[in-house]
Amino acid sequence: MAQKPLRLIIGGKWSSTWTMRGWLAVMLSGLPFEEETLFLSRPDSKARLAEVSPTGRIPVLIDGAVRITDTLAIAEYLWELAPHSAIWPQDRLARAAARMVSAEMHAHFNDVRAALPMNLIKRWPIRDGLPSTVKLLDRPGVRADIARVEAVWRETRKTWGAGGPYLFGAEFCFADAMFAPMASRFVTYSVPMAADTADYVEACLHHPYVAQWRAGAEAQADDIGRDLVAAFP
Ligand SMILES: N[C@@H](CCC(=O)N[C@@H](CS)C(=O)NCC(=O)O)C(=O)O
Repeated sequence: MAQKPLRLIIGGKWSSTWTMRGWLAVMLSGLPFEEETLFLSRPDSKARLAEVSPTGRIPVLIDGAVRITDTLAIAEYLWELAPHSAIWPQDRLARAAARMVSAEMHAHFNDVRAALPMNLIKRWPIRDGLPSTVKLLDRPGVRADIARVEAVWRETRKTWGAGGPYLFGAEFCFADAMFAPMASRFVTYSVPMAADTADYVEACLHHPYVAQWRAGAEAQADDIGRDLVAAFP
């Protein structure tokens, strides 16, 4: 009997950072899957979440009777199913470094997350310094988080990135997926960037899988209404 394909529960593509990472993990695994959208701001969202997710959070990966929550756990589960996929680098030390920066992204950077929520549809353009994002960037901890993100990208690319535009070189891996929502914030909020940061942000956001997710966000915005989607979170 044919095995059922994996199912991934995701949120709204314009704003759901964790489900974007989970979706990128499944794409990187190369395994067939079906995606199912659960918008988080509808009257029945909490009830639907409780039905599908033991933690009340998404993404959730469903593999038959198995339910995996948490993006890092999902990436590791998929890696065990598809150990030769692009989820992690094949080199052991590179893989350790990729896991390390992914875990840092997973656990840290709360100030920048709170001040600059991801919204793939919204643009905060700056011309001649106006309008200003200074009030957002000057919130406690935000500039320090941004500096640390830039340092992680720079150091990782210096050590592992020769031969391609991504953190670990020519192949986009789950570490890049973990940072893709952060890269999008840098664009949305016109964060001032060094040239090497801007190059990485450009490469990350134009990777075909990231571009595909962003196209999905654009399509949802057209469906739901661009003004509505740009207004939140
Ligand atoms: N640590 C979790 C975080 C998951 C998470 O916070 N997901 C958000 C959506 S991006 C969520 O489900 N929020 C529930 C809600 O807003 O009600 C992971 O890595 O997957």
